[in-house]
Amino acid sequence: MSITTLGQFIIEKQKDFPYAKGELSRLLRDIGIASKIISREVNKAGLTQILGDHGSVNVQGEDVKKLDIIGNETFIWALAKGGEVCAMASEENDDMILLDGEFSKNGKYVICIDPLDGSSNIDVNVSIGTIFSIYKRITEQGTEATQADILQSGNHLVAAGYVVYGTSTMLVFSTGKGVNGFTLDPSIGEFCLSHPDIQTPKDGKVYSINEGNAAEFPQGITAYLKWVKENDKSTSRPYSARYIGSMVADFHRNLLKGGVFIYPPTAKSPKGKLRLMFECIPMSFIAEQAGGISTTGAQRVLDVEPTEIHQRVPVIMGSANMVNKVLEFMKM
Ligand code: P6P
Repeated sequence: MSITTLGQFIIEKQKDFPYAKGELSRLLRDIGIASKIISREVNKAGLTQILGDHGSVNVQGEDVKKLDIIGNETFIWALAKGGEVCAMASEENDDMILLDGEFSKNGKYVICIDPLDGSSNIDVNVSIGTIFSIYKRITEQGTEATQADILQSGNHLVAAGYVVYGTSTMLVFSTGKGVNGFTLDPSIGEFCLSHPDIQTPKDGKVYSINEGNAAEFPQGITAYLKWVKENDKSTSRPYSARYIGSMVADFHRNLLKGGVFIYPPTAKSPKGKLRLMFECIPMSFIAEQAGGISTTGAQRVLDVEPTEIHQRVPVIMGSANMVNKVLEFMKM
């Protein structure tokens, strides 16, 4: 049998975590379980009338889709039941969530999660995703977790990753020793290793940015976009604009094929639109672990010291040579 399931992979890699006595393995298992449930719900979304607005609005001021609610509740259930996490922060909740059950209050880890990112694409059948970050708690085990446990920079990550619910459902994560991708085989209900040791190309021909905001871009971004369009004539294959409006989908394509993803400051979002804790830190960790670069334009994303749970930052991430080219224009 040539397949390696997520569970088998985690056990094989157990030796990489001398301090963990299986807790991290069980936590990654819990994330896998929640992702399989969400994958099932996403894949039948059009059939069970869970499409359409839930009617509520989340802390980001965005209409909350019913699948958002299902995604959020599924992860809270799976993590609380798994007992490895003492607290979590969700992109869907204003404040952190204490998991103070019998086992959870002794949990060694905290997790930041965007349960269903890109959910405005649900109704039009475009890929969406889950994004997660795992930290060791700072406060003493058994005590009540605090914001300090959540507001940790990306340099303190234990693990991070995402699930993309697309033509297939894939879990991509890193524990700091490279990036591995697992594709869900619905016939056996297992995530199977399909993309071992992902290395993102140093260069690429895809740039991902919402040019609807072009009038508000910083001068350096405008100059880069002018160059990348004029540069068509001097290269064998021109650059292509690819932007889905679902970060996980845009990021995953660029991770595998090469490319740069940019969400700069705009008038509407002067600090950038994407959330530091729920989108930028975990995806930057994956980008760097795969050999890419991720910056706010001013500093490495993983060096940003968080000050609030729903903080936003600009981001330029992906293939190293492409990110460096954007930075060249921003320094001019
Ligand atoms: P815009 C989805 O709402 C999201 O948070 C990311 O998944 C996506 O990359 C971005 O916002 C899209 O934002 O302003 O281009 O629609």
